[in-house]
Amino acid sequence: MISNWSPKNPSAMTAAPEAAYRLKDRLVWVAGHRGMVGSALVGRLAAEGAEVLTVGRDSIDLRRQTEVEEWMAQARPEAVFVAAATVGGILANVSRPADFLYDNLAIEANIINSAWQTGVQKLLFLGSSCIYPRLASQPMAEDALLTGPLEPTNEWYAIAKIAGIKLCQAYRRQHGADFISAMPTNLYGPGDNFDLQSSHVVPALIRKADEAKRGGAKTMNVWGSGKPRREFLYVDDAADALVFLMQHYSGEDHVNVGTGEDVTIAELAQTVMAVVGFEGELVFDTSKPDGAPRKLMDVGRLNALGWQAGTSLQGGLARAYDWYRANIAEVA
Ligand code: GFB
Repeated sequence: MISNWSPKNPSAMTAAPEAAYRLKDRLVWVAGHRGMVGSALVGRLAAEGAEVLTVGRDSIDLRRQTEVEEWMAQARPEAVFVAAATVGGILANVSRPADFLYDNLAIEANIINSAWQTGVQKLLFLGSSCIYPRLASQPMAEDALLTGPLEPTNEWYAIAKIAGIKLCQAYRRQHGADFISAMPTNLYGPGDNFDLQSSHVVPALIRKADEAKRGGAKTMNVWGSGKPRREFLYVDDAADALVFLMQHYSGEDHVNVGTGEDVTIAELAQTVMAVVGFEGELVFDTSKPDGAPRKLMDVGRLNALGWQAGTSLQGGLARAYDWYRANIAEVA
């Protein structure tokens, strides 16, 4: 399956069939199970026959080292997905740099160290495409990491996520821990955050288009110039890829997770309008930041391992919109 793949550091990679890690009947902790990715992972792992372990915020604060250590020592998961994080869209990142840096450093450091202490067999850490330099050549391959300055709107989050990759590498080198990292592109889908101030672009546009349609508006507001390009992956596809990597990948290098295709924000807005059925005009609010000009993942490594995204943007947006309408009382 990966015979035609030639990693730059072959010793860091173990070939797929021999490395396969079975999840069936395994006790697997999804840290961050209430989040969009975490809840998709819970469903995907159940289908795999894993025994899924979760713990709520009311029981432990993942930023508190002792709480995490005590819970891990008692719960004893065999495998861990680190999907817990303080996340948000471009404005949330700009407005709350301390939360995005401190919370994420603390959460990942506590979970990764406790996983090593308690002998977790395998751990997958989730990062983000914003770890790459703002002007990285496109599409962005894994080896673009730390080759240039970061995008200022999300450097706090990016620094924390880069530290998470390095933690996994360090525990692998020093302790032989089978800890891996996956870097998903911009995700969307059921369970997303639809709050207009803190959300990412997809849920924001779904909500705005729906409210414009129902309110009989003639226009819909879009932040920035509409020119930045973004790649979007449906969350169930992301969960499927993460489970695939847990089963088939064991290596020091992080792996990009995406579709390998991107659109401009203006094109995304048009597609959302078509899905929602709103026929007005787009108005671009250039007082809001554009952020990175482009963030397209090179997904060659993941494809060569044997995984490809299956959901089209239009199809994923339709499902996300259905979920939004069904849950509007709670999320809007
Ligand atoms: O999804 P988003 O907030 O985050 O914004 P990033 C993507 C693009 O959509 C930006 C534009 O160019 C926004 O200006 N946009 C247009 C909007 N209308 C809207 C709107 O109503 N709401 C929002 N939120 N954006 C994030 C990082 O960057 O990506 C995080 O800040 C993380 O750290 C995440 O990495 C995946 O793609 O710019």
